[in-house]
Amino acid sequence: MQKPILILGACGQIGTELTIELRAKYGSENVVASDIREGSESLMASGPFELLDATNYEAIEDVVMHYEIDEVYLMAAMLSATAEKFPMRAWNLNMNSLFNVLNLAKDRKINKIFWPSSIAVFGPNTPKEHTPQNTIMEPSTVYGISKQSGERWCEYYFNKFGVDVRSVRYPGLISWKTMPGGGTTDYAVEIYHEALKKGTYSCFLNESTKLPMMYMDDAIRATIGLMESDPEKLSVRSSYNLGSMSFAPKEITQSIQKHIPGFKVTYAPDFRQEIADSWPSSIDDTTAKKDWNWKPAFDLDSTTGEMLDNLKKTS
Ligand code: AKB
Repeated sequence: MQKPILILGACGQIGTELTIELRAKYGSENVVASDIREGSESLMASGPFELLDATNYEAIEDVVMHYEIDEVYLMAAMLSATAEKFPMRAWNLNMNSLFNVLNLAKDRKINKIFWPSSIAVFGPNTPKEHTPQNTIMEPSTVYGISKQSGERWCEYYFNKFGVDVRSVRYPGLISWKTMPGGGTTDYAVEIYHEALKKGTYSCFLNESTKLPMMYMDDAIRATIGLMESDPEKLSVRSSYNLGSMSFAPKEITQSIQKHIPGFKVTYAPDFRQEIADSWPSSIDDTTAKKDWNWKPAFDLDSTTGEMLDNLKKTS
C-alpha cells in the first residue's frame, strides 16, 4: 500500500508537475500538495491541499501527523536572481525549510526526503565544462551558498542520524505548465512565450552564455527515479550532478527559428549575467548514470517542439 507523500512548495514550477505526476502514479489521495498560497485550479482540484509555510516547523508537523506522511518533497525555495535582492529572506527560507524536514526525519516522524539542489552550488573557480560530481565549489551567489550549505547538512544528517535524504543538482528547467520565478535560467522559458506572442524577445543574458538546461519531463523522471532507487546503490547523499543539454541564448533562438523563421532576439544583459557567468556550462553526471541509471530523453530541438506545441494549445 502506498504511504502518503507531502509536497512543500507544490504550486511552483517544479512542484506543480511533480504533484500531477506523483498523483497519477500513487493515487491522488496519497499525495498532499501544500504551499504558502493556492495554485492552479487543476492542481487544487486534483487531490488534498494544505496552506503551509515551509519555514513553520509546527505547522508541517501537524500536517505530517494528520495524514501520517511517510515522504516529503521540499520544493519551496527562493531562486538565484530574487535571492540576490533579498539575501536574508532567501537564507531563512532555503535553510529553515530544510532543517524542518531533516529534523522531522531525524525524529522518525517521516522516513524519506527529496530536497533539490542546483548547479548554483558551483562557482567561478569550478571547471566550467563537464563539471565533475566532486570538484571546487565556491559559490558566489546567495542562492548558491544556501544550496551548498544545504548539501553539507543533508550529508551530515545521513551520516550522523541515518536520515534517508536524496537530492539532485537541477540545471535550468524548461516547462510550459507553470512559469518559473526569480531564476537566472528563466530566459529559456520566457523566450518561447514571447516567440509565440510577439515574435521578438529581449534576452537578459548575452548571446553566448552557455548553461546546463533540462526539459521538465526529464527533471520529474529523474526526481521520482532517484526516490524509487535502492538506497544501497546511492553513493552520494549530498546531491547528484544531473546532466541533459547545454546551450546558449543564440542556440535556443536558432532552434525556435526552425519553427518561427522571423523570430528576432536582442540582448540586454542585466545583473543576472554575472550569476550565469559564475555557473558551469556543462555537467558530468556519470555518477547518477552509474548509481541509479539516469538517462535524459530530451535535447534542445525536441524540447523546442514540445514547448511550442503545448504553448500553442494552451494559449
Ligand atoms: C535559477 O536559475 O536560479 C534556477 C537554478 C539553476 O537553480 N533555475
